Amino acid sequence: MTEEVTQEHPIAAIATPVGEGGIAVIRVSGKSAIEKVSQCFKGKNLLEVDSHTVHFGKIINKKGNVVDEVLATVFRAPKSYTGEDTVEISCHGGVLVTQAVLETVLTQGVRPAEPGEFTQRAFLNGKLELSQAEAVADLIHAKSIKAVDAAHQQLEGQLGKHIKKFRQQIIDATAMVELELDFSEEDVEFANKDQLRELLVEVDDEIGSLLDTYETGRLVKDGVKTVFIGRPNAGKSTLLNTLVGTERAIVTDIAGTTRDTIDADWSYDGLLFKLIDTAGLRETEDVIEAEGVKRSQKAFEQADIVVYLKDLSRPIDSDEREEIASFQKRASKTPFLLVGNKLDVEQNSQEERIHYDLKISALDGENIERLKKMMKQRALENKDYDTSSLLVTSSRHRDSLQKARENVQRAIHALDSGMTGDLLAIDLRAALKELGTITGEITTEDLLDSIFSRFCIGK
Ligand SMILES: Nc1nc2c(ncn2[C@@H]2O[C@H](COP(=O)(O)OP(=O)(O)OP(=O)(O)O)[C@@H](O)[C@H]2O)c(=O)[nH]1
Ligand SMILES: [Mg+2]
Repeated sequence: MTEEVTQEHPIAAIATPVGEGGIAVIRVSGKSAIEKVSQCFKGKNLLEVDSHTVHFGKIINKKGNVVDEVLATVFRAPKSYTGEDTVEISCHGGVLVTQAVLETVLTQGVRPAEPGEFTQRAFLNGKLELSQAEAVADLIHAKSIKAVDAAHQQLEGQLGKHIKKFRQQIIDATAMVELELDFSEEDVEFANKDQLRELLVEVDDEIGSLLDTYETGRLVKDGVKTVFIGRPNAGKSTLLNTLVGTERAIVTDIAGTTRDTIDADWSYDGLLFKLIDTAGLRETEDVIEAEGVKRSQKAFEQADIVVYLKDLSRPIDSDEREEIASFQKRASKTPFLLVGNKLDVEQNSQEERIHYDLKISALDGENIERLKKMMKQRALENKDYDTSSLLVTSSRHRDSLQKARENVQRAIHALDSGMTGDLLAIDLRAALKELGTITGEITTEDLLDSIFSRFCIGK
């Protein structure tokens, strides 16, 4: 690592959320961070204190006034989050006080940090791999316990370990190919063709297994988009309200009450569901309602699971029968639950000859617990992973893994069709490059910008 990269211009930002609280933390990092803070800190000389020690003192502005009483924690490079000299100033957690402390630090020739700049420096200084840096953002944005678990796995470097293993296997394979290249003048066949093939097939399988976790990983990280669909008055809004425990959506006995889609976040058993209530499906002359029905259909297309509610107090008509059949037909693409509602006032549903996954009463809560379980099972298609499983949660990682795998498969194909070693080597090098972008051995400025701009300021 070069001197220039490890010791950057000092930056500062408020690291805690803006608002009133007991304490707020201002983080300052960079080459002369300790010196800059010490210039506006009255207390012990921070330049002389040991690393990882905390000191009481006062922040004094240029006019000589006390801005706040604070605690300054000093971390010396390279043993800090960023790998640079860092001071964390804990001040009183008022919005104005915190801002004033930050501004005082900035007057010492420190510049405000960009979003994610501390973590970016940690990455550039080799404290974190790129996938670990991304996990920091995932952890901060996590909206469910399962998402926290998945981010922790990645932050601990589990994904990086797998990628390193794949890279080593491919490097070994490349070495075998290159050995053959050296002898190619003499027209030697691959002495170890079977061994090489075995190795490549193994990598292909292992990348495949990791890729298989993405579908679950995505749902765990982003939440399960669950769309309630059905005829007007079936009780979709009532069900949404029952699940989230508040009167989120308006409920009336007038058919066509919900005009627009309504979203609500709801967690169950550590998993986040993004519930979407829709306008009841029907032909309508009403322009607003018709637009609502269009939006229902659009919501359906983006759904991870669909819950179709059928009102059990009314007889089914042929249109609704067709509608249900068409949803069932697409169930292999979008998991689907057919739920009968208003079990408390059910009318002869046996005669309908319809197989319901479950019958509930959204109004009085009957069978709601069973519905919750079923929603989770259907969403994860019974592939529940425990907290220690590594899940691929990012589409960026998924794309790179997929491309790496395609290159490995191309190499296997090249080997099988007797192509020369130099062609194989091209595929293997391309696979290595793709894997390198996940952990950050290979990066571009655009890639780093797009990753770190997702961070909050101060992280
Ligand atoms: N008896 C009974 N009534 C219910 C039940 N669930 C909902 N209702 C009633 O059915 C009526 C319609 O409920 P909503 O939740 O507004 O129905 P919706 O499907 O959202 O209707 P739209 O928004 O018009 O598409 C209301 O009067 C509810 O109180 C239930 O389980 N049992
Ligand atoms: Mg409604």
